[in-house]
Amino acid sequence: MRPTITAFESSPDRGRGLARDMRVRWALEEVGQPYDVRLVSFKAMKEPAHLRLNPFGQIPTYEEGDLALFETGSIVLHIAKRHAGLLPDDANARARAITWMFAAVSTVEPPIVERSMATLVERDKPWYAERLTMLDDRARARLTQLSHHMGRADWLDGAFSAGDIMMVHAVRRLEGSGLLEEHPNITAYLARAATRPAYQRAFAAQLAVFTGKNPD
Ligand code: GTB
Repeated sequence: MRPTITAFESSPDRGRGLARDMRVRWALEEVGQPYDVRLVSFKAMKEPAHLRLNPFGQIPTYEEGDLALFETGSIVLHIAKRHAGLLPDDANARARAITWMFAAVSTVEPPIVERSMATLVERDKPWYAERLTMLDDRARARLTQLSHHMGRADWLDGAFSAGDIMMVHAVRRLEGSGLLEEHPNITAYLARAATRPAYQRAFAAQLAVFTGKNPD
């Protein structure tokens, strides 16, 4: 069955692939599953129809028949379990790939989001410079650990997996911060992910929402 996801009608990033529907689009593109997108306004996200899909009033959501999901980790895992290509067949490797999905959203992403939010809403506060230094250090610590783990590897654990989708997208939010450039293997990791045709189709589709131009 063809799923429907929700995405920003008007994304603050102007379609640069930073909003979280990018992860879901990317996963769907990787497995070759066509999908529909329902664009929602910030107002509509807080109204009952959307709150029935996501009680926290956020995008993306995922609807497939009578199944409705929210949380990108859960949605991407659902896609990865139902289609070949995003999780290894070997049970232990599969468990490790899922571990990386959790690591992305619960260990690496939080300091990145906190830093990103501070740059948006605290920029004019007297404490901003001092706080940014602290937030940079927290994000830098995770990047350094991730960089040590990756070494010269192409992907987090053997073959490309759903863990890489979650990690790449979380880390990309630091683009423009200057922090990524401290770790050439991380910038190479992001660049490698961006060459994947599925990534490019997902990115183009998100950008097309902003430009109004069909990516085809
Ligand atoms: N944990 C949830 C998940 O992974 O699904 C988080 C979902 C989430 O944060 N959704 C955001 C949202 O709906 C959009 S992606 N926000 C509206 C609200 O909470 O009212 C976060 C996001 C938004 C914009 C940019 N950007 O412009 O760069 C980047 C990321």
